[in-house]
Amino acid sequence: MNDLLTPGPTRVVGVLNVTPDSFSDGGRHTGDPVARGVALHAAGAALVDVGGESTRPGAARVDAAEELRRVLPVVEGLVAAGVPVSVDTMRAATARAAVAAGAVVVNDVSGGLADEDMAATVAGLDCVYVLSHWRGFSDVMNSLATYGHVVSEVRAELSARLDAVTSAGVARDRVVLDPGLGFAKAAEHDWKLLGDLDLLDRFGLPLLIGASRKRFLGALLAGPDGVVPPPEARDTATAVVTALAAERGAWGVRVHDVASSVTAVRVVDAWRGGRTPVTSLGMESEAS
Ligand code: PMM
Repeated sequence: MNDLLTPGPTRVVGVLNVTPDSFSDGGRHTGDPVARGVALHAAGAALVDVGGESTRPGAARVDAAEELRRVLPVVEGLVAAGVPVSVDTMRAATARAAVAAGAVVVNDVSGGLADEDMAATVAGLDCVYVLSHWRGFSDVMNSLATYGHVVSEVRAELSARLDAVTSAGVARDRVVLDPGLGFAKAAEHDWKLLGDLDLLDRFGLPLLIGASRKRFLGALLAGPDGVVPPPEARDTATAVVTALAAERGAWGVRVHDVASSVTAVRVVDAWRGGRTPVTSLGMESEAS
């Protein structure tokens, strides 16, 4: 995991949901998940994020044994193929088993709230921990999307979780923060968080953005007839979010369509590379 957090271009994290009911790929990829993960890596994903529990709004929980049964063989297969793996789980036991099998990132959308053993477990593992903003499980999260000032509340709640996990022994410099777009958030909240990403940056920790194919993009792209495009039709919008997040220095983006986000990151990098340093522009002489 050593070079995972070193400064560099925005990492593209490829989504590999091994669920029959995932929000945005409808479980279409359950056939050969290892091959699909290898393809995501070949397309430029720095990490492949393997999840066995749907977090689609309204989804019921999957039991722990079933989650492990779905996830572990895929983690093992990808690690054997040389693919860097992240495990998307809210369960400490699944995180422990996946890291033992070679996963290098524990991606916990609940920020340690869903399983009281998660923080202490991660503290004992050699891995990066993605800590997301979260308020409750999928069956109730939409009813928890109430905020006065969403950005300050998300910041405060992330800060409290960061304190909790570091108190449990997780090193701060192993934590990546995530605003948890769509988790207990309406579209307007997601946009406000993206618009004020700089405020989350003040933690001085890497940021991961998971906007890919989400409802707020569907709502944005709805036609005059109100018809919301299906998740796969939101990849261009997702890639634009990737570009904007990369321009603001996000550590990573979690996406389904890896190729378009890899392209977006490359464009941002080239654009930045074209900038002339202010000191070379003769600004002082112009001002005098
Ligand atoms: N979103 C989903 C699942 N896991 N992990 C992180 N860190 N951030 C996210 O925004 C996130 C996540 C839900 O999306 P999916 O059902 O399309 O995978």
